[in-house]
Amino acid sequence: MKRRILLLLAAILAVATIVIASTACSSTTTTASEEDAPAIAMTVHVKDGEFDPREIEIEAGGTVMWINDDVASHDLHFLAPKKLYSGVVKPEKAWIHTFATAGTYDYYCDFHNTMKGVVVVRPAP
Ligand SMILES: [Cu+2]
Repeated sequence: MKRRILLLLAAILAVATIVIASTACSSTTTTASEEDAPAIAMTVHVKDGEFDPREIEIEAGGTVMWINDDVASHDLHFLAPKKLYSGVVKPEKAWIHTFATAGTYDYYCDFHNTMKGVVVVRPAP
């Protein structure tokens, strides 16, 4: 009787391990690892409810990647010079955008009103 319970426990443990392992695998897949992704000029980490660095500067045509290292979902809502929205960026996911036109792009997170950032895009030389 005791042996049967032990075998049952072992089986449950094995299934649980497989489930955890497969979950870990799928969650590490981000847009950033795709082969046809453009070269990243700048990376911004989203962590502890902040965009880090908060202000970045790139040249026109440059691509920025935001990586959500936080436990919460965030988004990027741009105000100027044109409306641009990332959609919801879940934990361990990334969002990439190429800025073709020079300008100052202010953005914030819809979920956390203290989270703000700015992308300054200089004209290409
Ligand atoms: Cu947020």
